[in-house]
Order: sequence, then C-alpha cells, then structure tokens
Amino acid sequence: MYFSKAFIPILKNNPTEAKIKSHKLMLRTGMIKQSSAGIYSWLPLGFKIMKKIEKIVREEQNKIGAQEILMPTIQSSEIWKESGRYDDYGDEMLRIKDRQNREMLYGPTNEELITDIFRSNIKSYKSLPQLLYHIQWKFRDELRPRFGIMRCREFYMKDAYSFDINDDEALYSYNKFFLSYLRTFKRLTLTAIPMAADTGPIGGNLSHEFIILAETGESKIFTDKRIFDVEYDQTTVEKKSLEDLRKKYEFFYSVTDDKFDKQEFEKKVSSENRLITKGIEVGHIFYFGDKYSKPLNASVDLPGGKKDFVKMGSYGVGVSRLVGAIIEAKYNEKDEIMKWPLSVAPYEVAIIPMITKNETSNLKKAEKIYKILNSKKIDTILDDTDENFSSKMKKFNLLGIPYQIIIGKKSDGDLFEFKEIGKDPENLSIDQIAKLINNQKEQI
Ligand code: 5CA
Repeated sequence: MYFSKAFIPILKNNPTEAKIKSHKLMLRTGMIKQSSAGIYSWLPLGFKIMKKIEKIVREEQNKIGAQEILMPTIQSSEIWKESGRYDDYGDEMLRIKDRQNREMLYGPTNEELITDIFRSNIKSYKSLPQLLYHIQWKFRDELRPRFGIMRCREFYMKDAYSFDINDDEALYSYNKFFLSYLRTFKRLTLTAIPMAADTGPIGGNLSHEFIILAETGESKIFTDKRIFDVEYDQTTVEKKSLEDLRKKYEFFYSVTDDKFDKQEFEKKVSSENRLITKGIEVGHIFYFGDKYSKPLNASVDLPGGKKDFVKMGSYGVGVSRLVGAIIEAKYNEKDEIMKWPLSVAPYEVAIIPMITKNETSNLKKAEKIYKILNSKKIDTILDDTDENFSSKMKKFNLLGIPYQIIIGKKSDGDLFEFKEIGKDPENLSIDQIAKLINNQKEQI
C-alpha cells in the first residue's frame, strides 16, 4: 500500500472527547469513526488489526476441535421467552418489531439460539461432545457506553458453546477452552490472567474472566502476584493435564470484585504477595449445566436408554475490545510511541524514504524494495508523500508498524537503516530484512 492512497485519516492532535489512551490513539490514527453513541465504523487500519485478531482467535478455537458456524444478529423473541431471559435481560436488549408485528431482537449473546439449533439436530450421546462457535456482532444497549470500542453498544465477539453428556465431560470441555484462551492471548502477546468471576446474566456456578492489567480497566481485581509467574507448556488437550493446568492457576487466590472475600484473601495471600488493581476483561467463560437445556428441552439419549438434558457452557472473547486492550498494554502515551505485536500489526513493515520535491531517488529505491518485500509476502506500506522527514517519523511511531526501513542519509549502497520500534537501528540488506521478518512471523 502506498501511503498517499491509504485511507488512514490521521488527526494532528489528540481528540478531546477521548479519556483513555486506546480511545485517543484509535481516533487519532483513524482506526474507527463513531457513527452514534457506542456504535462505530471500522476504517481500514482498525479493521485490518481486528481481522488479524479474529484469525488468531479462530485458529485457536479450531485447534481444540471447535467447529465454526454463523448465527444471525437478529433473533426471534420466542426462544428467549422459553428460557425466561426475555424479561430478565431488561433494557440492555435492543428489541425490534418486524412488519408482521413479530417481536425480534438484536442478539446480545446466543445461548438460546444455539440450544435451539442443538435440540433440533442432536439426539444421542454418541454425537457428543459438540463444541460450536461463531464470530459475530452483538448489541447491548449499555447505559453508559464509554472508552470507545472498550465498552460500546455494538461489538464483535467470538462466542462458543459446549454440549456434553455429564458434568465431568462438560468440565473437560470447559478446560479445553481455558487452555485455548491462554494460548490465544499469548499469541497476541498479552498476559491475560484467569480469575474466578461472577456469572451475571449468563448464569451458572463456575466462571473465569481473563483479565489483562491496566489502570484504565473497569474490572477491580484481587490477586496473588505469583499467579503472573505461572508457566505452562501445554501441547496436549488430554483430560488430566488440562485439569492440572487449571489447578495450577486456581492454586493462587485471584478474583474479580464480585467474588471478593476480604477474610479469605488475607488468609490465603501473604501481605507481600497481595495485589489489588484494575484490569480489562478480554474473555469470559461459563459453565452452567442445564440452565438453558432444561427450559428449552434439549436432551440426549444416554447409553442405558434414559434421557438427560445436555450439559452446556459458553465461552466469549471480546474480539473488538481486544484491539483497545492491546493498545492499553503497548502504547507509550508520553512519547507517543505505539508498537503493534507483529501477529496483528496492520502492516508488518513501513518503508520511509526521505523525499523532497527535487530529490526523488530515495523514492525509486523505496519502490524497488516495496516490490521485493511484497513478493516475499510481507505486508508493507510505503510512505510516498513529501511530508518532512521528522513528521513522517512521528506519524509512523504513532501508527505502530513494528518494523521500519528508513531510506535516507544513512543507507549505504545495498544496506538500509532497519529499525524495530523501541530498539536500536542496524544496517541490513533487503534479503536480511525479509528473512528476519519472515522468521519472526513463523514463531507467531
Ligand atoms: N455468552 C457469554 C459467553 S459467550 C457472554 O456473552 N459473555 S460476556 O458477556 O462476558 O461477553 C464476552 C466478552 O465480550 C467479554 O469478556 C468482553 O471482552 C466482551 N464484551 C462484553 N460486553 C462488551 C461491550 N459492551 N463492549 C465491548 N466488548 C464487550
């Protein structure tokens, strides 16, 4: 992509309406545009990042054997009346009437719809377990949408649902998602800690929120610092090893405020290990047994001939929220330097030539390099504008494309100034640069 043709509407200054750094940066670099309160359009830069996050989320779901489907955004009220949540959900649910005066709604979540799909198709324990997921827009008419796409009304979520024959198998499914979430956030270079959480309107009695630390987060957390040092090397999804993995985390007291118990906290965590801070919830998993299968009558035949309601869990990742969460974790606001992890960077490398009206030989070099990098499948943006060099550098530091090739005074023959944001520059050939980037990509 040539910068002059890219639709990246950068603002000169920080927008005054934004309070937290992710919201500021997203507006400043033209990633999103608000269309009405809590509802946003995603412009090319933001959309590319979100799609890369979605791809990683999808790959990690597929790895544990979950199958992708796509359910609609608009649902009928019927199934919500069957589960009893139509009234319970209250004003957060956006209710719509169609031309036949039928009550419809914009889905805030999909437990009912997926249970309906399950009950009309699966009749026997022999087809279990079933792990199904989709990645789709949701709508919640939040009372106070704020912080841009962090707490908005329309947002993009991955939601998965598990169906099992009994509690024991259902917990096995729960643990598979537990692992899959750890792996997903790791690939996004985030440290997300699973914390025991309340189940809210989804229901059930077992739940973990995956939280990344951030002062601007909305979740208050009480945790044992040592949980940040838990390491795992998990290549299998074998039942016992997944149980052990969850135990490893649950060994440390770590809860969100709705589960907080002062006495227990002080008893289990010595004062030097106590951490009370804030974080952003990027994922949330639930086990709720037959909370939906019972009222919706989703049962399966058991081996002995009896029937039982299928045992279910649900598993959400805030795909659009993750874009903001990554910025909260990686953006140095003071120096105005962002660095996107390579796994989700909108472009992998930026070619930044020094150009003046009379001197375009650097642009010619840049174009040659651009072609080579493209042929090596490296996602590249070339700044072909004649903006002055220091404002170009400022702009690219803000855009956060992790690698920069600077073509100016310091380039020497076939060697170019190559810089990874936050590190010292070095002079490398194009072949060396391509190899370096492609090696990094292989490790994602
Ligand atoms: N059905 C369950 C799991 S699939 C569910 O809806 N869980 S949830 O309510 O916790 O949402 C899942 C994830 O979506 C959250 O962890 C959060 O990352 C994201 N999310 C929830 N509400 C919003 C919102 N208003 N704006 C942006 N992201 C949100």
